[in-house]
Amino acid sequence: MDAHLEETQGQETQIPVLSCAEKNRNFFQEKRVFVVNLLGAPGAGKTSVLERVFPYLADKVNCAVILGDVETAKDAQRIADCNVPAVQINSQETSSLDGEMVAKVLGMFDWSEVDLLLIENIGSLTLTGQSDLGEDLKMVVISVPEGEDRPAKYPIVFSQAGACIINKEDLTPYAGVDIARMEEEITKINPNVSLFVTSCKEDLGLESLADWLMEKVKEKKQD
Ligand SMILES: Nc1nc2c(ncn2[C@@H]2O[C@H](COP(=O)(O)OP(=O)(O)O)[C@@H](O)[C@H]2O)c(=O)[nH]1
Ligand SMILES: [Mg+2]
Repeated sequence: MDAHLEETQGQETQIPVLSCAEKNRNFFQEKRVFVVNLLGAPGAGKTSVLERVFPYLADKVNCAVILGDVETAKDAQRIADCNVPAVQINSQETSSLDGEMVAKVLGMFDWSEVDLLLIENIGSLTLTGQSDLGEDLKMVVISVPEGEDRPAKYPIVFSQAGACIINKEDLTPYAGVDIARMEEEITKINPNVSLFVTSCKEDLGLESLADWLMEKVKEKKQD
C-alpha cells in the first residue's frame, strides 16, 4: 500500500494520511501565507539577506521568520531586532529542519498578521536540498567566496531551488570569482531558477529581491 494511504477498517475507501509537510502546506494555503525555505551553507549570508530585505518590505508585506540552527537563538535575536516576529528552532543532532519541527512552532505566530513566512534552514548544502517543510519555494543563498564550482558539487539543492541568491558581490575583487560563470553553473543545473546578485554590505540587489517576493505574496493571496 502507498505509504501515504491507510485503509479504514471495514471500509473500502482509502483515506490519505498527510505528512507533516503536507499538513503545513495545507495550513499555509488556508492562511494564504507564502512560505520560503531558505537554504545555503553556514555563513553564506542567509540571516543578513533577511535583515537587509525587510526595510524594502516594511509597510507592504507582514513577515515572520523561523530560524534553524544547531544551537543558540542568536539569529532569532537578529531578526527580532528588525521588529519582525521570529522563532528559533535548535536542531542539536539533526542537520536539517523537517516538517514536524516547523509544525511544532506554528502556534507561536499570529497568522492574521503574516503574509510571508521565511524559514531559514540549518546551514548546509546537502540534506536541506530534500527537506520539505510545506514551503511554496526553496531559495538558496550562495556567497561569492564559495567559488564557481560550488553548484556543480552540490547540485541537488540548486536543482530544487525556485530562486537563488548570489550574495557578497562586494567580495568579488578579493575572491577572484567570476559571477557570470557562477550564474552559468547554476542555470546549467536549473534553467528555470530566478537569480539575484546581492551585497548586504553595499545594499545591492535587495530591492529587486523584495519586489519579486512581494509579487509572490500577491499571487498567493489570489490563489
Ligand atoms: N562582505 C560581505 N559580508 C557579508 C555579506 N552578507 C553577509 N556577510 C557577512 O557574512 C557573515 C555570515 O552572515 P550570516 O548572515 O550570519 O550568514 P548565515 O549563516 O548564512 O545566516 C557575517 O559576518 C556577515 O556580516 C555581504 O554581502 N558582503
Ligand atoms: Mg543565519
